[in-house]
Parts: sequence; C-alpha cells; structure tokens
Amino acid sequence: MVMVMNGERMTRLVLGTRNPHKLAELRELLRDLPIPLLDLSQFPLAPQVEETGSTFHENATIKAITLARALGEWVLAEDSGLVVPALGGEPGVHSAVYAGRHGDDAANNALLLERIAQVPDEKREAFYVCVAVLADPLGTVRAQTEGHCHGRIAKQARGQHGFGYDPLFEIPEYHRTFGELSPLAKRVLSHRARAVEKLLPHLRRFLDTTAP
Ligand code: ITT
Repeated sequence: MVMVMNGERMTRLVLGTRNPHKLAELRELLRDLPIPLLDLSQFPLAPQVEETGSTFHENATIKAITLARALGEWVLAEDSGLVVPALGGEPGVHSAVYAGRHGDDAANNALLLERIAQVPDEKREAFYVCVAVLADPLGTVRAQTEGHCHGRIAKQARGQHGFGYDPLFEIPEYHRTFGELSPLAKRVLSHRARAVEKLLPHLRRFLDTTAP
C-alpha cells in the first residue's frame, strides 16, 4: 500500500503559464502523464503574478507558489529565457520584455540583433535556460529542475517554427535555427524538454496511485 499524507496526492496538474507557446510545449512534453492537465484559462480568477525576482529560480518559484496557493491546486510553473554571455547575460530574466513590451517577439529579436552586431562571430554563443518548479496545493515547493540548451545567435531570423527568439537561435550541430527545425527536434533538444524530463520522476512520485 502507498502511504500518502492528506493533501499530498496529485490527481490533476495546473500548468501555470500565460504564454500560449510555452503551454503548448508543456502539454506535449507531459502528454504521457496519466492525469488531467489544466491551464489558467480554466481559472478566470487566477492572479497575475509579478515576476519580481532577479533569477530564473526566484521567478519560477514565485509563479508556482503564488498560483498554487491562490488556486489550491498542484501547479507546475517555469521561468525561462535566453542568455548571451557576450552581452553580459542579456536578455536573461528580462527575455519576455527585452525591448519594452511584454512578449513582443519581433521587437525583442530586432533589439538582440542590434546589440550583438558588434560582437565577433566566435562570441555569438548563447543558451536557453528553463527552471521548472512544482508546488503543492498549500504552496510548498516539492521539486525544481533546470534545463539548458546551447546554441548561437544567427545573423538574421530564419524559419517559422517555435516562438520568441527561436528564429535567431541556431543549434550548431544542425546549422539550423529552432525556427527552421521541426517542433519534434525542439521537443527533444530544448531547455524546456530537459527541465521537464528531470521533473517527470518527481511528478510521478506524487500521483494518486489509488485513484480509480
Ligand atoms: P509566463 O510567465 O506566464 O510563463 P512569459 O512569456 O512571461 O510567460 P517568462 O517570463 O519565463 O514567461 O519569459 C519567457 C521569455 O523567454 C519568452 O517570452 C521568450 O522571449 C523567451 N523564451 C523562453 N523560452 C523560449 C523558447 O523555447 N523559445 C523562444 N524563446 C523563449
């Protein structure tokens, strides 16, 4: 028999993001989990969470805890972004708002190209980071994982797949950007895929194994 403390069992999971592209990728990565995956569109009163942290860890934790407490649900939240060492780590935790307006991918990409124009070719390396946090319905963090994906910034945007910085993010081994590579390739190689892969054993640990 599996011993579980009251309130610990997970019978459903809320994906705590308002980014539709992230949501679609998370749903795909978690598709084998045998419980319903809900999202914030099903919780109209879910609060807007302010990302006041200065690290991916802090922001992912703030999102997961705030939403879990407000909804009384298990929540998986993640904070992610692009880090370009030659630009001092920009855009980093500010990836979504780099050019000023939240989620304006075209403006963010234009600013990145402008900022990196003076950087020598061999220093155009970059990596994506994703920190995923699982919080229980009381708002206690139960697991956190991190995934990275290494690449370089292309000279111009290429491809229509993905979102955000993907048309500029080139995977050196393939000489293709995430905009050009198939969604299947991103599902295997991405920072989000790697963070979720590490989170899966933790998620399975909290599943309600006695549910009918
Ligand atoms: P939530 O906080 O509601 O999850 P958000 O879009 O505000 O949504 P973040 O604060 O974590 O999420 O910012 C993520 C930004 O990082 C995103 O807007 C992109 O600019 C960039 N980013 C993260 N993952 C990416 C990916 O897989 N492909 C391209 N860009 C990505």
